[in-house]
Amino acid sequence: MFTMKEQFNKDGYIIIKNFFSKEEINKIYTEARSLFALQIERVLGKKVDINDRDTFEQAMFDLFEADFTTFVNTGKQAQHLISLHHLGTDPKIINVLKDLGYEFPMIGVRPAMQFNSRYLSKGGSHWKLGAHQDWRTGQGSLDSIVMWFPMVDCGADLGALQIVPASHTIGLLKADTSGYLGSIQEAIPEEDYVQTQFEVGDLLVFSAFLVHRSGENITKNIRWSIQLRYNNMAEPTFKERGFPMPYIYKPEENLVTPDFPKKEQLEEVFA
Ligand SMILES: O=C(O)CCC(=O)C(=O)O
Repeated sequence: MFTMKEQFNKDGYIIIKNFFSKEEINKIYTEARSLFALQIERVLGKKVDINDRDTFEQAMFDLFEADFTTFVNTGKQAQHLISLHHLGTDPKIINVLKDLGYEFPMIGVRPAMQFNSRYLSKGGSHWKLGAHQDWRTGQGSLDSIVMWFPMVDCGADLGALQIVPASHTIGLLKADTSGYLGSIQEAIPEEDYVQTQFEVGDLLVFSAFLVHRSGENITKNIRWSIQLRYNNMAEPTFKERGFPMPYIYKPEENLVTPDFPKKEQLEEVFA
């Protein structure tokens, strides 16, 4: 019987069933949908029931078509949900990192939420990521860890992640350099991929060197998922490299809404 760490070191990943309660995941999922519902109401002029899955998701597609900028901005705002960030610092998660050998766990980059569907894509393929290793974007400690979990039950049909077991020790593979979309150029045999499968609450933990890719969401539904990333600040090569932080986070140079706000609007807010 392997310990969690032995299993992880051997395979480069572990899946922990029922790691989160369904309620804690549903809280984030509800907030994310509620956020989109606010803009669906403003842009499309209709209230949608976020729990009526197909109708709500059709309204997401309609918002995407009707006002792409608002859709993208809402998607970006969803990355900042307090519930999402709260989960990312949950002691349960820190304990997993410690169990896997982290001496000094730290957040590698802000938590990420994805809503993958071909209907939320402008003809491109960015709704689906090709084979890659996350380390190429994070460039953190050699023991960098990624946590991936869906907010809906998710198997092959909804495009759950496909991973290549034990690929975390084959080195950093050549990839084109277009950030998140950068795909590994070396051929990986199809039969090496393992299709993962989740119920809400299950957690996939993997090495940032593990080769993985999006599955194929063949349904009309959105695959809602979350990714959390961590570094071990005590890992010697990360320390030695001076803790590089390759993610760029910066403000817009110009006012997004020109001539806003008017003095009277501020007076009203603070009346
Ligand atoms: O969720 C996906 O489809 C891809 C996510 C992924 O591979 C990543 O974030 O590194």
